[in-house]
Amino acid sequence: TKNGNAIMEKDLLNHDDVAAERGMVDDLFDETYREKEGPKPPLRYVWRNIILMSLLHLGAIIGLTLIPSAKIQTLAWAILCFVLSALGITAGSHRLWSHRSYKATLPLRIFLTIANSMAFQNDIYEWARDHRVHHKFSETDADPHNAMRGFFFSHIGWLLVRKHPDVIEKGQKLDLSDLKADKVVMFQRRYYKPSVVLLCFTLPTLVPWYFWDESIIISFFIPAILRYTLGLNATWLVNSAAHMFGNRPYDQNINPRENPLVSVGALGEGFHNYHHTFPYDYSTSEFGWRFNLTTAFIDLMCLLGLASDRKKVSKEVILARKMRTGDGSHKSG
Ligand code: ST9
Ligand code: ZN
Ligand code: ZN
Repeated sequence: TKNGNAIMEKDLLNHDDVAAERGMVDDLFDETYREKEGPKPPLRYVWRNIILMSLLHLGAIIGLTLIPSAKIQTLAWAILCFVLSALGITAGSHRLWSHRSYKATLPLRIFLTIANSMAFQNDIYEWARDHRVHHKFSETDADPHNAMRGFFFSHIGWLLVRKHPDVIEKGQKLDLSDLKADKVVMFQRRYYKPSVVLLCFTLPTLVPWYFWDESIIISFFIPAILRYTLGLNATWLVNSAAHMFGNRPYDQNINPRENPLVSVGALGEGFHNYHHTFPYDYSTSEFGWRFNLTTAFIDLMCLLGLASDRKKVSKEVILARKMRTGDGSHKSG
């Protein structure tokens, strides 16, 4: 219909405006891309990662069994480390650096980079590069954690094998000039290993041991190992569960889903049907602070003058999109 076209145009216009404002478009889905035909290359296992990830998860189980013997301050510290490191991913490498959905001042970027090293999920540059190909070539061989390859692959398996060549081929064509121009991002990349040793493992261990005489074993296995492992799995659930389980009120033609449970663990990152439909929205959801600590954090930073230029999709564009491509589930929710 004529009306339908007008709404669609507005929708597209919004995409272009926001893209121009952010200075990048390489996180938008490429409708024209077609996966290569023919046999898939064989899996090449990376045994070092398989062994280290197994040991890490064994360590996390040890951490779990130690919880009853831990001091209450140690548990509170572990939760604080979880939230801080999670914000380094959600507000940092995800919403700021991968999607440019808001602007951050130098002090905030330094804070987010410290929090990001504490989360140890690859440096910001690599994380954002992989994440932009994930959006642009979503659920094809060029998507690093292609959910078409199943729950295990999209959750952790993709970190245990060599990348599909299409990921690297397509990734090399991305515009990453904004990341290269950010001195904080490049500084973290240069000193990534020592920053992780210090911030992900050493600092979380030493604080309880030094300040309230916690045993060094408990200090290591709960705030460092268990907290790190839970942060990884909360993040990975966005790639696995939130690409498989939940409604699709914004676009039923894509696999990413609205998964409130994942949002709780991932500080607001489980509204994944919305996020893949409108990747430049700083809130990654239509509903503000609901299950979304990250949005509350970014809003607070704006209030303090440390952040600005939050990109938000208007209610009418969202509604038009729901009517045009949604699964209708928003009416019952
Ligand atoms: C981790 C990351 O866990 C988790 C990310 C999750 C993303 C989630 C997204 C969901 C939305 C947001 C939700 C947030 C929720 C947060 C909640 C928090 C509670 N483009 O990689 P290499 C090139 S990390 C262009 O070695 P291999 C490039 O030249 C966990 N080029 O490939 C590169 O060299 P360099 C800890 C690319 O050999 C070269 O290829 N970390 C691209 O196939 C070699 O790259 C680990 O466990 C690209 N996309 O190895 C480490 N990619 O980098 C795991 C590569 O120098 N990683 N190139 O430029 C590895 O060991 C390896 O990457 C590998 C693949 C074995 C997996
Ligand atoms: Zn996704
Ligand atoms: Zn994203």
